[in-house]
Amino acid sequence: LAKEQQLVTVSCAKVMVKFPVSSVVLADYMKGKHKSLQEKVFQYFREHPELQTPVEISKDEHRELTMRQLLGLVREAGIRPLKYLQEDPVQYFSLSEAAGSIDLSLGIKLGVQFSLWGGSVMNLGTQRHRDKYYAGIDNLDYLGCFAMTELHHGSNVQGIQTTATFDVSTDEFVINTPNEGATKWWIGNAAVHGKFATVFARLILPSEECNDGLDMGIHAFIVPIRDLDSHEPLPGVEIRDCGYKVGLNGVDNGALRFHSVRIPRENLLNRFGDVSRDGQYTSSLPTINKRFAATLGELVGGRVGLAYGSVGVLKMAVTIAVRYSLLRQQFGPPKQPEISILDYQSQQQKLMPMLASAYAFHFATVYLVGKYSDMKKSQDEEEIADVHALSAGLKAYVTSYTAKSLNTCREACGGHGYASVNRFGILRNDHDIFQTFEGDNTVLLQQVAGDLLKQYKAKFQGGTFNVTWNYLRDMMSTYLSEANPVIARREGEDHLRDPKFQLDAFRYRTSRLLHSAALRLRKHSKTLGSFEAWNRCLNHLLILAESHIESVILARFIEVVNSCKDRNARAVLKLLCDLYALERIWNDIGSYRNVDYVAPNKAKAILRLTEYLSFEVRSVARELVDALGIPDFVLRAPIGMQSGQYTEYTQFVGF
Ligand code: HXD
Repeated sequence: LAKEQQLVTVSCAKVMVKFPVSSVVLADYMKGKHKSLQEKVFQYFREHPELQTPVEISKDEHRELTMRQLLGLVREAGIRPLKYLQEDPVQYFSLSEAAGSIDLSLGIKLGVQFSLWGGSVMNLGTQRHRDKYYAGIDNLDYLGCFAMTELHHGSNVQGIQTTATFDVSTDEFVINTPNEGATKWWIGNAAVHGKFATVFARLILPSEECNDGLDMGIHAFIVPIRDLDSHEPLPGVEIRDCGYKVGLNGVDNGALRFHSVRIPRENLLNRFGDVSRDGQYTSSLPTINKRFAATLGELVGGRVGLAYGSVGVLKMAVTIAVRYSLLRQQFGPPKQPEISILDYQSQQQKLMPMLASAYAFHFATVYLVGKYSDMKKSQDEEEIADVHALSAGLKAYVTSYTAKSLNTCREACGGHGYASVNRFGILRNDHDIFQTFEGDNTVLLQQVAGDLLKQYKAKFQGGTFNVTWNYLRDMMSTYLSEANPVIARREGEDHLRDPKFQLDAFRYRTSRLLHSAALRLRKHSKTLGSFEAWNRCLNHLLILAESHIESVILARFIEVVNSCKDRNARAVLKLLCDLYALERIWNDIGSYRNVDYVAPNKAKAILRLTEYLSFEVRSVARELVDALGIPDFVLRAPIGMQSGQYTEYTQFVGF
């Protein structure tokens, strides 16, 4: 009750400074060593206003501008994406976030060129490929594509139908698109700029037993698609344009069909499987499935980048929405000045947990990028599996959250949020596909669920959990022990803000979902078979995966709070962390209530405290968005400028 009174009495007043936090200290803590490279990118664009993407731009102009932006970064600003990707991935991802803040089309074009095309050559090929292609990829002479997806097969990569048949008489592979459905589709860089493509195809070897040859499974091949000098499509390569998209129109997605295109044998990216001059297949990996997993496993960098980049978008959106909500005054007590819309509880509820989430996701994806970087060095199998599941889960969870938040921000900023110049529409359209490409979110969450179940099963057979999953080790004994009726009723602020209570609650939920999913799957498999049983439990499995990812994010956030040395910054981070945790618990309060993990009085206390913490975060909202560190000329939304002035807005729309 005391809290409620406090809320009522101060809700309209100027808020007291309870958290004297410096946004500079906070920004430093957030960015760490990423800062200088991002500043270099920003500096380049600050000096080149002609490279700024305008709000109104045609598809063709946008494609050319994005290309010029990328060329400028690499050839004028001296940015070396491929070098960073190979030698210091942490730098690479921070570069990609900065490029994406300039224009998401630029971030994705950069990703296609370096993560996908460059990454496939470097990681799936061997030294001869690196020797031949590194310089051209690095300096953008060799612009390239990543041709995996087909018209009829996206997520089901094993179903793709393009073939690469070895012709022993000429020592070549013959690349073929056997039917319309096997046309490579959505291929970035294909419609206009690409010279090469990494083409994923079934490797077919001639065989005496079988007329159609032996299908060795999916392999990757370097296929030149345009002449290096004339830029004309090469013989047998048919290129079409995928046309105008909902967003990301600066990226030239195209379709590719191959009509018996011949490439030398050495163009097979042969790290995981090779073909000798006389047509013999060799591989260090014993089965098609293992080779396939190893091949796709090398591509996890794309997901890591998308998770990280999506947080960048969330930061921009929440910055604009918070600044506008501080600026905009609307209604107020009788005969008194109007109040900021951020002083309304409803606006706080929309934006403050989102601000807390932006911080939570920032730390979680920084952690992921660090793990990815370590994994690249160690090549440790356990670490590889861990990064794989974590990147799938974070990519899915964060991009879905950001996509929803972009809508919420637009709505929270009323009519002005609808002006294109204020960015929400552009960001929403550009970011929307993050939920689908590089692994559809619904498919990725199933991989996380599958991984959890695998480890759960292994546990009963005496196995151990991966590092990130470690908490599940204690699951049976701690989290699933009967919900404690005394704890279920505890509602004091100290208790609700105790990280132990919060983590226990998250982990209890995950453990329960995991345990019950395993039981249900076992039961249904007996009658339906495993495929149908999985489908019968699908929604349950998706929630399980999300719940697990939420736990991982919270655990990371708690660690970050504890290791922050600056007392004021730590207090604010703790506030954000508590808000993140309690809002998530409240979002699924029904599940906690159903099993009496939380009694009615406690549920109510969680809601009240969530509202109160949102109110407290509001008092430092300006500092918190400033600390996200996005310069005005990058943000470019007149309603979201750091100065908090409207004036520029009217100029922008031509008054
Ligand atoms: C971020 C890298 C550093 C991620 C790039 C992912 C781009 C995916 C696009 C792809 O699915 C379709 C295309 O354009 O080739």
